[in-house]
This record gives sequence, structure tokens and C-alpha cells, in this order.
Amino acid sequence: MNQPVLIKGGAFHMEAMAWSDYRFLTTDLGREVVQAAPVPYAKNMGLPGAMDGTLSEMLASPQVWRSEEPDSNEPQTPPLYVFDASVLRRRRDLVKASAPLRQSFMEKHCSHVRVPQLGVGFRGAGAPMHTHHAAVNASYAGRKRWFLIPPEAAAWSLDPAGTWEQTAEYRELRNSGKLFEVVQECGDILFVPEGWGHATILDSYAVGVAQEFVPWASING
Ligand SMILES: O=C(O)CCC(=O)C(=O)O
Repeated sequence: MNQPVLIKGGAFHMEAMAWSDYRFLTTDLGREVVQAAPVPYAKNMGLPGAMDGTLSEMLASPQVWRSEEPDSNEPQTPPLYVFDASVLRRRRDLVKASAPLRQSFMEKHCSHVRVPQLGVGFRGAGAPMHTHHAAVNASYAGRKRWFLIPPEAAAWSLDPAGTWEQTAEYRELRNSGKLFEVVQECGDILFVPEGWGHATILDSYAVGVAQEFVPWASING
């Protein structure tokens, strides 16, 4: 399948829906060391601004936390986003509760599946425009805006999506009709096909788990 699909309420049955309440997320994962950065994996890409600490510390940090409503005193730059593949690699006990791909699907249809990635942040945080393998993304809290570009027009950016959304490049893409925007709400699953450009901006406190995979069909045709 090479079209994005939004499955409304597709994650409602998952145990990780408990994370829509901040207190359950921090009970399960608050002591885990994570990275927060202006863009996911900033350190790996040689970009500045990343911080490490426990998830509880990061979520209380003024560089990460934002109130639900915009505040005139807050920094103009987007907040840091906790986006981390190491947490669920260490906490295998929470993979079944939170990773959207079922074991039977992976065994039958996938040649490779990456470790699920945890994304937690507040209003204005997000991921810049990028592409990779197919992915499913489950939302367990909040509202997230997605920007999607088909493979023939896909692009990369190292700017946080909140900054990119203010640029002429964004406006041109939108006017060209090549940019699709979709809102993912708590409990929804979004499928992003291989090669599609995608970026996100959180509208509120939001928690998601993303799982990238290579379907046999994409190798064997
Ligand atoms: O969940 C997000 O905010 C971004 C997810 C993403 O871009 C990805 O999994 O590649």
C-alpha cells in the first residue's frame, strides 16, 4: 500500500492508552534516561540543543514543557521533543503494551522491524520533514498535526517543523497541492508508506509510539 492511512481509534485497545494520563506515563517510564532535542536524534546528526535526563526531568524542564495555551512570555523557538529509540529497547516489558505492530503481522509480512520509538512532548514540539521505511504511529495522548508529501516530491529538513511551517518553502508546497495535512488524535494510528515525506507538530501534550518496518512486499515487489 502506498497511500497514508489514518485509522481512527485504531489504538484504543492498547494498554498504553493509560499514558494519556501523564501520571501513568511517568510511573511506567519516568526514571528512564531519554534525549530531548529540537529535532529527534539531534546528537547523532551533529546538531546542537540536545539534553539528556530522565523522562520525568525532561517533561518538567522549561525547555520541553509548554502550557496548553500559548503564553506571550514563552520562547519563540519550538520546545525540545523527547523522541527516543533507546527506551523501549531497554523496556521490552512495555513493547507489547505500546508498539502498534502485532507479532503475527511482523512474522508473516515483514522482513525487518525497527525497535519502537517513543515520542513525548508539548505544544509546538515535533519532527522535521524526513523520509524512511514504512511506519505505523500510534497516539496515546493529545493531538498531533502531520504533514505528508508523496515520494516524488518528498524533501528533508533539519529545522523543527514549527519553524519550517513559517517558511516560504512550506507555503509553496501547500499551494502546489503536494502537501497533505492530517490531524492525529489520541487513540488514532497513522500509517506512513515507505518514501513519503512526513513531519509533525504537537498541538498539546502528546505521546506516541512509532514503529518502522520493511514489508516483504516492498522487497519482493
Ligand atoms: O511522532 C512523531 O512526532 C514523529 C514520528 C516520525 O516522524 C517517525 O516515526 O518517523
